[in-house]
Amino acid sequence: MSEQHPVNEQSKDRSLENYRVEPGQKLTTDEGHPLSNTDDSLKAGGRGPTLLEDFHFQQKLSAFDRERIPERVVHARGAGAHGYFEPYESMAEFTKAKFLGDPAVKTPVFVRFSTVGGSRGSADAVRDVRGFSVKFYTEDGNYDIVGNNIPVFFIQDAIKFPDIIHAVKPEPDNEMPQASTAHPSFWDFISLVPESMHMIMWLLSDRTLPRNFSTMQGFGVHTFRWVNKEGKSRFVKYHWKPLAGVHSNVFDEAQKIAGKDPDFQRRTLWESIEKGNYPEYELGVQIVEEEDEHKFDFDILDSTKMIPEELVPVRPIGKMVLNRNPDNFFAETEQVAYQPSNVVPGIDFSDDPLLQGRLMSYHDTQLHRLGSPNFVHLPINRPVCPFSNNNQDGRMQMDIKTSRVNYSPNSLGGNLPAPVAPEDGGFVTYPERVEGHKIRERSPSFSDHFSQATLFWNSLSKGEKDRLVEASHFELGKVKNKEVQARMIERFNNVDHELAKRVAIGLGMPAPAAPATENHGRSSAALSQENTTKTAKGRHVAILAADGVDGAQLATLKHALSAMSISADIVSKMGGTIASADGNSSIEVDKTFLTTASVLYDAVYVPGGSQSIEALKAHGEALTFIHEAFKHFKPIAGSGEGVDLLMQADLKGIDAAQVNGKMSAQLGVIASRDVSEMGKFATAFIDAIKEHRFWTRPIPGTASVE
Ligand code: HDE
Repeated sequence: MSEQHPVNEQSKDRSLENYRVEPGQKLTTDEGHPLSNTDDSLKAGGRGPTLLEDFHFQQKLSAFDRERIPERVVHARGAGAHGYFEPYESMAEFTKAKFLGDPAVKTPVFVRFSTVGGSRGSADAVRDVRGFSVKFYTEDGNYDIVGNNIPVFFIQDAIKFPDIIHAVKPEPDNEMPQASTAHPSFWDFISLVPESMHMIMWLLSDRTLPRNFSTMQGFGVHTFRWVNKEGKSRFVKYHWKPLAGVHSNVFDEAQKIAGKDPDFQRRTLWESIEKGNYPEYELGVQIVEEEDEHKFDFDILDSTKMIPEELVPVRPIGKMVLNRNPDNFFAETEQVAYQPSNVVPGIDFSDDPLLQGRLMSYHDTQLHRLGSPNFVHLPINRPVCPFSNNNQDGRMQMDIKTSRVNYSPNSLGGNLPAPVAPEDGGFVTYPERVEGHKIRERSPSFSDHFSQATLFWNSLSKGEKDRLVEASHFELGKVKNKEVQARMIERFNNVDHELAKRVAIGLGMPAPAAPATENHGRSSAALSQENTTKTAKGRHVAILAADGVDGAQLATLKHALSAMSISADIVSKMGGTIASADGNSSIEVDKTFLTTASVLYDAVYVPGGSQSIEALKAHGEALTFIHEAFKHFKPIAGSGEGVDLLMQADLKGIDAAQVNGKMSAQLGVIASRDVSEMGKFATAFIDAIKEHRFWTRPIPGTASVE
């Protein structure tokens, strides 16, 4: 079926093929003049001035001078990948969108993940919301879901967007701080805009520290509309769920990653695709019948609210697989232009005032950023279906339209291109009935700013709550203005009294005497990351070793890891190779303690071999590596003499006596001196890796201010 279908998984790749350019055999100017020298400019004598007639110099320099285009005003830092989307079953009952109607059709996609606040060159791992943009190249044109990894937003009306972004971006006098919300102007704004409180709870939670792009959810945020063939409309919300589970860094770790490898998330995305370990996400929808629009105690047009999954379950409808890296960052990832207004027949908008504003802003920003309405001609933005209209000219027009007719209606050109009748698939806006007075006002149904913030707080585990409180101490601790801090404590008191007290204690501020509102006590399991899928696939393990490592233990473990699609690096003091204890193998070192760090791995393993362990013990970095992994709640394993190194690291809460017996697994530390059952040991380690983190470890944190 898909072979005959006008669009299949390869359609976009094939369309890009027309534009790919290999390095040529001969060096030429852009106009093809062969060049004999590109290293010396044309001068009047060896020491004389450069001559104006040096056309090659002029072209080379002026092309270079114009290499940069304006970075995106938000979401400037991003990484992209190609892939495909396939529906599990036909959604034709709900929408006439063709790409959702046939499970045999794989629709090509291009995805861009991003941070929001930082500049194009900022670090990946910072505390920030992540963008999650998907362009589906369908047979009816491009469909863009331009979402985030958080299901709600700071503000209710798009007219406030410049304000929130001015507040979040570096302050205008000194352009500080970069890629951080921890500064006075952001919290000043937030403290004055109570509708932001729900999003703030998410912002302070682990959600803004995703471990990787492959371990975060995505959300369409707004309520959209699906319309079926009969013209029946329903409301929908989009959810992307990563098959690798939803996992985050801890803040200390994120800060270190930002320095050790500012490209960490971009690199991991790239490398996992190169390794064939493709990030996968399930697309789910919450469908609300038109007649149920008003049955909730919030307004579904209000983007500061989500629909709890307990009220409307998320129905999985398909899967997206990211399986190809771009060929060229600028041509694809930088020039891709997402627009929430890109919809296909069968999909329409709701009246959410935030969405309505976005329908204008994205097109406008692409005109500015890419410089011409012809940005749609760029290879990455071109649809895979034919496109034709009477738009003409403009900067960088790429098509040579051969007709003398460029207006409609016309008789000289056979009235082409001809409008497509609705019954033949032409887009028709859903004929929603609207009436009202022209007013600058917000609907009273948008006025409850705290109930869902409380729902979020109630749904978190103890550890998640501790880390949220700690994040508030960091963020507000950077705000020296007491009035702003006090206003924020009041806001937290609207969410939960205990929370407000804990925030206040950490700031050294007076705690509110009584709750502003009683906590409603409701919670939603889907909001805690601890209830996520557990899988070890795609994780990255550091194996600490030196000369004299036990080659058999190492080989068994590596084999077991790779069978589960877990990759591993040998980390040692020096580069090159290390010799196994029996002298039979020479093992390649992947990274040294200098070129990598514990924060870049998901777990650590120390194989035995007394000489190797003695060398690692003498080397401070190996102990730091283990300490840090422990502090960041990561699985740690040691076999044979490897256990001695773990013991020297004196891991809090681990009972040494127990570890010295047969295999023990406490708080994610797997230790076995007995190496006769390496298979069992490997399974226990892999089970620990599935957990991702062991949050119950006694790591000193905000517990002290409870
Ligand atoms: Fe955006 N946003 N946004 N935004 N946004 C942009 O468009 C805007 C909002 C989101 O990977 C800009 O192409 C307004 C919500 C993502 O290329 C700009 C409002 C959500 C990306 C813009 C919002 C998003 C952007 C800057 C208030 C989640 C990156 C560059 C109504 C649902 C797209 C660009 C990419 C980018 C405007 C709010 C997600 C200026 C006016 C809510 C993922 O047009």
